[in-house]
Amino acid sequence: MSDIYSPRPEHKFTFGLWTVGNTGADAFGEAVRSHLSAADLVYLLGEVGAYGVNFHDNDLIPIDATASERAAILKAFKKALSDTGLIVPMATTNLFGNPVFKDGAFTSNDPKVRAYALQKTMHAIDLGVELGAGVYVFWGGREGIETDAAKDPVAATKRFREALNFVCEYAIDQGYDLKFALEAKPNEPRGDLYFATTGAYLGFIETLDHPEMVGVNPEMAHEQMAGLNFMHAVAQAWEAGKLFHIDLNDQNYARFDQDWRFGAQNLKQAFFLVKFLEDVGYAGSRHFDAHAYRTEDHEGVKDFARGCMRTYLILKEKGARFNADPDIQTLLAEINADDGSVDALKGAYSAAKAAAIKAHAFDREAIATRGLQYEKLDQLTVELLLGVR
Ligand code: GLT
Ligand code: MN
Ligand code: MN
Repeated sequence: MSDIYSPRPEHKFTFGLWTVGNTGADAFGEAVRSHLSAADLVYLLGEVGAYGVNFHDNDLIPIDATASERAAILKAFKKALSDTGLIVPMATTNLFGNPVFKDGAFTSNDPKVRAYALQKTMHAIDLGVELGAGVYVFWGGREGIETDAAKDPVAATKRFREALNFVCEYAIDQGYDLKFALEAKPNEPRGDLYFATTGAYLGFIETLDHPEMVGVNPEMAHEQMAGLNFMHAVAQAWEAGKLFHIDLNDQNYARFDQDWRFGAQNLKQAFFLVKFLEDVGYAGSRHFDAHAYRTEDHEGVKDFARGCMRTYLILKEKGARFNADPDIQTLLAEINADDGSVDALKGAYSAAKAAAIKAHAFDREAIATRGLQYEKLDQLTVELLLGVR
């Protein structure tokens, strides 16, 4: 049965093969769900109403596949895409799973590893573009350290820059219409990862040869692991024109990378995030980089995927309610009221304006004693979210 919270293609909900394909294996236990082929996962995503599917090179083609195995997998995958109507908006490289990357890929101390990482990435870019990807993600899962005795962080930064510049030139040379999106994480699987936050990447991007080709892919749980407000990271990326992609999920703060169903834990933060994306008109994929609880079978995986999308759409509707709620909007208008008395003091610097600001007589006490009514506003928000207004 479909209702207003049912996913439609225009919502741009996507999942990685590694998300619905997650078998539940963790550091302490074995797989609890059987492995499904890439084609089977596309049919599963078609059944739950997703719009797109993303992959790492080796989610689709195993690292040691023969040419004929590769051809058979690709044929089945392409058939599943055309049977379901799903598209591939994003692709990425697995530069973390194989032992060769145990000390990083682009930041490895070993030049052979760095060159191999470039080779693997160029092949993976070719594969992604062949299947239609317009965004290419880099998550540097092993780009970090356990001990700072081992690696020079300045050298690591320079190596990472050289690699990014290389792949940008490669994409230009091939005539690919491709953008790159960098995904930060503070730690796990390394003790510390370089470029720990989205903000760190936003600074780094401006040092590249082609900054216009490179943006970010912020992940909710990754900023939460660092104790940060995810929506603020997303807002800074958006304001800089760098929000090329987004990984939605959830988790408890200050824990390991839990990658839970969107909205499973921090509903109020999820609400402000969805409201932000919808209010500004973010037009990219809403990618759920999460997986089902380890307790689930394949039906539970579908429940997980449906839940991510449904919660997003419920929160989107709550955002529209917030924007239309007369009490909330009246309060916001009062909070933001401006009597125009300091209009002459606003705006860009001029020597005259600096002098006028220095000379102005501010009634500091009157300004400071005004109550801002944020308690009332927040309670109205909570009541709206709890469904009583
Ligand atoms: C891995 C990681 C994710 C990244 C994926 C892309 S792989 O699952 O935990 O956050 O987005 O490389
Ligand atoms: Mn994660
Ligand atoms: Mn992610």
